[in-house]
Amino acid sequence: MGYQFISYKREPGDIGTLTINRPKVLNALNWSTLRELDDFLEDKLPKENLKALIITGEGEKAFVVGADISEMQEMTAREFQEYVGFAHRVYDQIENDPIPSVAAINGYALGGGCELALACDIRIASERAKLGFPEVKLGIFPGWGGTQRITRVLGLGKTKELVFTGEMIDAAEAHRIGLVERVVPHEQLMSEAWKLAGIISKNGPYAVRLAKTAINAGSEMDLQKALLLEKTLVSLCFDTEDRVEGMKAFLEKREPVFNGV
Ligand code: CO8
Repeated sequence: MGYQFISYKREPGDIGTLTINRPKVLNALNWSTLRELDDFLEDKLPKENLKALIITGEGEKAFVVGADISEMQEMTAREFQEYVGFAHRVYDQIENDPIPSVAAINGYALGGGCELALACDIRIASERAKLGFPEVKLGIFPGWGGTQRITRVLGLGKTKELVFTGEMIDAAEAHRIGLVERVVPHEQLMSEAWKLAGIISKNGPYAVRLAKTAINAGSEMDLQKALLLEKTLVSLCFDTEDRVEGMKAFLEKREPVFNGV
């Protein structure tokens, strides 16, 4: 696709794998990488029949170690503001796209890298992964959605502990506190991520996408409005061929064949 810092592969089973590819600097996100991500997610990602998107980092050591510090330190305050806003836009695209996303965390996920994982729906980590928000050690704080997305996942106390200390935690601790959903042996990370995405991809795709919207949007509303949204969206599912097929297949004791309509 002509990108320098990202690559994409369509896997069997209607799953896509998007890889951040700057292993020499542990996949730090510079402007160019963010622009490539934006272009890819906005325009080039072939979404037809895509059932799940896995995001990972190239190499054995890192998922993404955050913003590119050498590039960031040269910025003016105005450039920095643009940089932050642009990253917000990229991460919002991942979070708001109805296609479910899985972060396969193959090593360090720090600062903006951990924030990228948090923009994904589900996080699966290698047992070698290390996660954290070291920004305060640089005189800034997590600003690519971090302070807001971590709080929504971990609550106020744990968020403040991680953000104020800037300390890294290992995969087991990340799992214990709910920062990642699964931890697997390093060598099995991608096969486990594909397996998880494969399970999702066998389900009714329209239902999965609407469920993502209901969960994400509903979590920002008061309960009564969220329940109304849920009722509206789940009722849309009822009018689909997939719903007819899913229920029929159950009663006929066979696997359903979903077409996403
Ligand atoms: N940016 C640029 N280069 C990096 C980064 C980075 N974030 N992290 C590592 N590198 C480079 C190193 O400089 C080194 O390059 P070189 O070989 O040319 O010296 C190479 O990657 C390998 O790194 P190390 O030699 O340091 O590898 P180690 O195994 O010794 O250490 C660590 C690995 C622990 C991950 C270490 O590299 C490290 O601490 N990195 C910095 C991590 C960090 O602070 N991340 C947060 C960045 S700030 C951020 O993400 C903010 C996002 C929001 C910004 C906007 C709102 C505020």
